[in-house]
Amino acid sequence: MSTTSTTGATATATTSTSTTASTSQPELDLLIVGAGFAGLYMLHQARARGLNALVIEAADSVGGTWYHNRYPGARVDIQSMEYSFGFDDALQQDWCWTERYAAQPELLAYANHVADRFDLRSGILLNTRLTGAHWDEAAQCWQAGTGTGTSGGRTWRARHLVLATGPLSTPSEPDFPGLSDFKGQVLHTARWPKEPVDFSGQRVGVIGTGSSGVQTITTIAPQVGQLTVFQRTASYAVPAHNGPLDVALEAQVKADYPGFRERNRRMMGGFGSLLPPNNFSAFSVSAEQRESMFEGRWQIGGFVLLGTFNDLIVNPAANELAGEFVRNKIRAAVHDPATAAALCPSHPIGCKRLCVDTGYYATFNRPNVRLVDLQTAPIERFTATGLVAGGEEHPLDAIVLATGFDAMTGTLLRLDLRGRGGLALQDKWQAGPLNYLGLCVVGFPNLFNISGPGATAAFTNVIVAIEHQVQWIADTLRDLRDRGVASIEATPEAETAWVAHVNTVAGRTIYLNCNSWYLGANIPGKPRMFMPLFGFPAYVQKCAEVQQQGYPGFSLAPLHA
Ligand code: NA7
Repeated sequence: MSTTSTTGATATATTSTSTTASTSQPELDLLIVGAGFAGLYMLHQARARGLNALVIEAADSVGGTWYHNRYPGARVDIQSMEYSFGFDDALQQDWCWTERYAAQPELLAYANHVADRFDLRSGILLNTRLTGAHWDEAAQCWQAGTGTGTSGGRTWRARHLVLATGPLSTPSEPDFPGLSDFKGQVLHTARWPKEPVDFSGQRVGVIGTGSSGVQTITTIAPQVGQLTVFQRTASYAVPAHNGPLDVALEAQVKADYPGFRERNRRMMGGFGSLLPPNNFSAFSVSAEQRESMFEGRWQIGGFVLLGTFNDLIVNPAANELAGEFVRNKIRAAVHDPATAAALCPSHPIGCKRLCVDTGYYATFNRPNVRLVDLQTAPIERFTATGLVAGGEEHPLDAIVLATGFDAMTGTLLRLDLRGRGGLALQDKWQAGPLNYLGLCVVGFPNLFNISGPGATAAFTNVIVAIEHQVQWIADTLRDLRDRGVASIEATPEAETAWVAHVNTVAGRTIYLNCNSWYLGANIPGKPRMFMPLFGFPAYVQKCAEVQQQGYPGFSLAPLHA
């Protein structure tokens, strides 16, 4: 086999541009795609088990989400003390967050710190974009690379392929008529330039009012000349009450960080043990008590509002009470009644992920900020100097697309992934992303997906979810190696049952009652299938059982003779 040492990654990685005899041993135990938190930790855990692993990353640095999403005001919506790795006590003791909710630069610095602290850079090839991977049945390994197939490029052969490409990594750029005619600047929140963007004095339009739009709008409003917000669906935003990290809280958490992590892992979303949800119904208290309890949690800030009662996400009538509480907050915050009415969402609260904000609604009281409701004035076309919505021309110098992502499947479906018998993932997932345990796909042996469809990442503190899945994958790979198993593949029965389970769980909630990215509803033509699983602890238990019971739902095959 002809191999040459890679540049950059010095560890055990080797590359080949020639076609390799398919029966020879693969040079890698696993190839990991993506150097965000999932890829970094996967490499660390693989090494800890003596597995020969390489990470390839398309960007020129590590950090994933926090590398790309550097738009103004980008900030995490889970508290910093929780949104961090718990696998290494020295790391969590040493690292000091500066704010209750960390901003993007600090999160990116943290990812870099992790890469340095655990000597991960030696196993990462940057500026290396995977284009495809094909399962080689004879050799029971993946042939993956930057030009798999005919175009020649770098190729790796790996027993296992771990996709750590992130659920929110392919931006959605809607096909607005005439956008290419626009002569001003067009920016997407998820592909923000590294250099600061100076909007002073400019007429800026923001399209999209999800988390990225809300944070961008709030941050740039004081800097721009005129800000026009184009809103298709109004968002629920709850206050972050962000500020410098409370040193007393930090000391309290650090006095027993492992215990804190453990308590969080037992929460439905893997976070929030500092103020757990109440275990009684919104209808079990008087209207006055209800208001006061909502208010108490509103004052604390963040996602805890949805834990005021135990039926807010399972009972539409209870949910409506919480929704109306927030709408009243919007009406109180926004001076112009017509603007306030347009900002009031009508879908169930929490059905789309809540935005955690700092003064979002009050931003619309600024004289330089205007809301355009696309429900009544849809975008018709862009022009060289702005856009036309509802028959009115809006002159603009710059446009910010805060239009979200082709979530959970978009990145994988843009790759040339081919499993057993040349099965293309695009064909396999034509009607939706079938999977088992949110980790594996029938027809694609030895392929593991982190934070993908069928897993809990979208409803969980994603770092907690990543740690769990990575540890499960690493333990599984070690087990398989020790038992002489060369390939693992989900069974069709297990896959069908898992997808049904994910949808059954969602069906008990209000999550099917709006057009969210959880359903694929934000992308025209995308199959509507509820993708994430709700409930972290039950998922952890199920994955543990599968491991302990010798992998029911999977077929295992020894190395071919
Ligand atoms: P989101 O939450 O998907 O928000 C995207 C926003 O862009 C949302 O308001 C969309 O309206 C709007 N959008 C999308 N396409 C269009 C078109 N064609 N026209 C007008 N408006 C459009 O993405 P974010 O980046 O804000 O946040 C993603 C996740 O990151 C978030 O859930 C957190 O987990 C962090 P819609 O609601 O679809 O009507």
